[in-house]
Amino acid sequence: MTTIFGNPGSTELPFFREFPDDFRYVLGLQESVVVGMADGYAQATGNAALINLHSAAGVGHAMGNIFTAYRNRTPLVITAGQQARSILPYEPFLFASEATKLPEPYVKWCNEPARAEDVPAAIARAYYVAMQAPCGPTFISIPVDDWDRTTDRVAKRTLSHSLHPDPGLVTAIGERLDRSARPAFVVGPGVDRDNAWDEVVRLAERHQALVWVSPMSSRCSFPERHRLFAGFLPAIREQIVKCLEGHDLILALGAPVFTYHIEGFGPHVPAGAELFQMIDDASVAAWSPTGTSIVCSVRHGVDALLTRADPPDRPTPRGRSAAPPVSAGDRISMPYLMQTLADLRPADSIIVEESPSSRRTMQAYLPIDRPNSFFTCASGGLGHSLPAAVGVALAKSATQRIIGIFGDGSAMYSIQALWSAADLKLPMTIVIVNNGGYAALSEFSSHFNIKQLVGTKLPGIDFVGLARSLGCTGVRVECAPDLGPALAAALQSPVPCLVDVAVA
Ligand SMILES: Cc1ncc(C[n+]2csc(CCOP(=O)(O)OP(=O)(O)O)c2C)c(N)n1
Repeated sequence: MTTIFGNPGSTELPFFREFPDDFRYVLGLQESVVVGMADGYAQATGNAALINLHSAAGVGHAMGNIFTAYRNRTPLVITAGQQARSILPYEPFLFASEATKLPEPYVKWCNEPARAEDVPAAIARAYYVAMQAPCGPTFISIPVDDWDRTTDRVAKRTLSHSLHPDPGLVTAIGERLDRSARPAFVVGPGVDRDNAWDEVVRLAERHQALVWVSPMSSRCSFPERHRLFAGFLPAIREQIVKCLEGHDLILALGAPVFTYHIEGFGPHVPAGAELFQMIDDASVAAWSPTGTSIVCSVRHGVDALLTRADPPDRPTPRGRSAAPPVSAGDRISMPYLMQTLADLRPADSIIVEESPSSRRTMQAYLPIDRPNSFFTCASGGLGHSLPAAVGVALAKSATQRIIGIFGDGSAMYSIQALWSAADLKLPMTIVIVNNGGYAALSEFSSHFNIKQLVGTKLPGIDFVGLARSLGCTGVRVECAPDLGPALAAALQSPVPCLVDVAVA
């Protein structure tokens, strides 16, 4: 870890003394931006990212995105400054009274070492824990005077993280899959995280299994134009059962069973269907309400299933049909925006999204068909994906175009990330889906039978002005004929370029 994402204060300054030449410091102007950028960077590089925050106040600002990193299973090593040990009894300015308790529920391990001499080993341990499956954030509180103490060097070590499946259970699933009349797979973010994309495609093709995406998946784990791709499961129990009806076997790969958004009742899977789950997260496996779970890396689990002989022939089921093309019209409709982006974007571009009410339209009109090319937040906590896009761009923009798609509401939770994008001179394209409010909440209000919503309109935000003031370029588009040229130019921009799209 040689890139440090941070926002410094007095208790972190000694950290910069003799700052090594082979490290770089990436400044975020608010701590949720710092953690969001580190999350995107860690996911894009496949390695833990290092963070430095300012005492309790900085960790407090960061908590929303620490929660999201925990749900995203993103490996992060978060350090935070603490006041000097000798004045801790006197409740000094900018200290943290319960430094490790503050982030505790949403980090895998947290520690304030008892002695300065123990800090390096604690950072090493935090790294290994963050990288062990399921990955996640870890936290170390470091008193300010510790940086000036002499310690022993921490030995370089090798740790194996591979989780192999139980062979007996692989045989049981394999035999059951071979006997199944109509299998379905449910793929979650664990497939993409484990680089098991090609193996899952091969397994689905071999078994003629329809493939659904698990509710609220934060990554894309199956090519969305594949003939076996069935679509996206909603986060509602009854509707999931309906989607999966007719299947006698459901194999969930790298997916919780299931992530719900609203209360539901009745069975979790259709009557007569048997559920199997392969997941690297023992605690998620433990709360699955039904079926057989194998705790393993998805890659190893699927590899093991692929070593079996071919199953008997089955008829090919029909996946989802492509969405019908839409025409331009005058004002810009959401389908037209997504369709235009799909037409213009480079094939190997990466999408980072946080635009709640347009997600379904995006899923229909902007299919993703490559691994490691879609990121969103698993937690539902807004304010993650704009800085995460900057982190992904920091890792990948030398070879791939990063395109952010953010609702006007979502973008405002961590808009300072635009400054970091400009400061880092990242060639990226930021699309604001601007409907002037919190549309997702209006849609949701019918569920709770609320006629009139308050606090959901956001008129008058000048996104182009905001972008320019933070060092980016920007353009606003209000009519459909202007959309294509504006997006085409933004997709070529050598610096971060924001396109504020007024959608109908
Ligand atoms: C941190 C946080 N605060 C509040 C919410 C509740 N919330 C869910 S969707 C939404 C609206 C987001 O607005 P926008 O990004 O413009 O997307 P739209 O709903 O208009 O599609 C809000 C406020 C949340 N999910 N996370």
